[in-house]
Amino acid sequence: MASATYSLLIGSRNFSSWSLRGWLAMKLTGAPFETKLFNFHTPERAQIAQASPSGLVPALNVTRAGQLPFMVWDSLAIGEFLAEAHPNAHLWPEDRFARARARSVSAEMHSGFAELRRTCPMDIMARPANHALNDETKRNVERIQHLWRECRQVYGQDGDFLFGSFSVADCFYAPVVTRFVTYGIPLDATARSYVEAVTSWAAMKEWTQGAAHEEELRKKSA
Ligand SMILES: N[C@@H](CCC(=O)N[C@@H](CS)C(=O)NCC(=O)O)C(=O)O
Repeated sequence: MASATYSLLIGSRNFSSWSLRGWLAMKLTGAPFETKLFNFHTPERAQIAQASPSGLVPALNVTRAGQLPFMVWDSLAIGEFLAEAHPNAHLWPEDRFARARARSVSAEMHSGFAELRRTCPMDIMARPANHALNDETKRNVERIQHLWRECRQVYGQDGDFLFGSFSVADCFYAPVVTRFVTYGIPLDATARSYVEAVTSWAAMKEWTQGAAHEEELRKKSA
């Protein structure tokens, strides 16, 4: 998009799974952007209510010359907006059916897997021992592995990600990948390879380094 500057509001990198989705989508565009962090463990957290229309992160500030400032909030809306604003970055798959499937799996993540989210919150740097899963969480994990297998088998030939190359769908499942690692959840071979691919993604490494740094500071000040 011509002459837009971006500022993405995010929460603490170690914990804010929705922020990670929006931030990865922003990285996929290749466009420069500023990141405005609201630390969840300081009074900054209360400022999110003023900074973001929904009172939640992520939210994206878009500034264009001669136009009023504009905000997009909610990770899915941010992904869709960026896909339209940066068509050459191919944030969704080219093929209409692959694209519809990518939207379906992203939407399923966006509105689902509540028990996995509740019982295994994102905590990138933690490695809790013997974290038992309840039956509903196990069903969530099974469903995610099923849809990863299907995406990889049907659409994944051209790369290591759900639809071959990176897409918004990978941004949406990246926080799940961190949960599977944090809680040491046993996975099938396809899921293990996919976890490896996402973990090795340069943007994911950058976010994880940020999470490690923030956690170090948090623990020092605790
Ligand atoms: N559906 C929203 C969910 C956003 C959300 O719940 N964000 C959490 C952080 S991960 C938040 O901002 N919480 C405010 C707080 O914890 O103070 C999205 O996709 O962006």
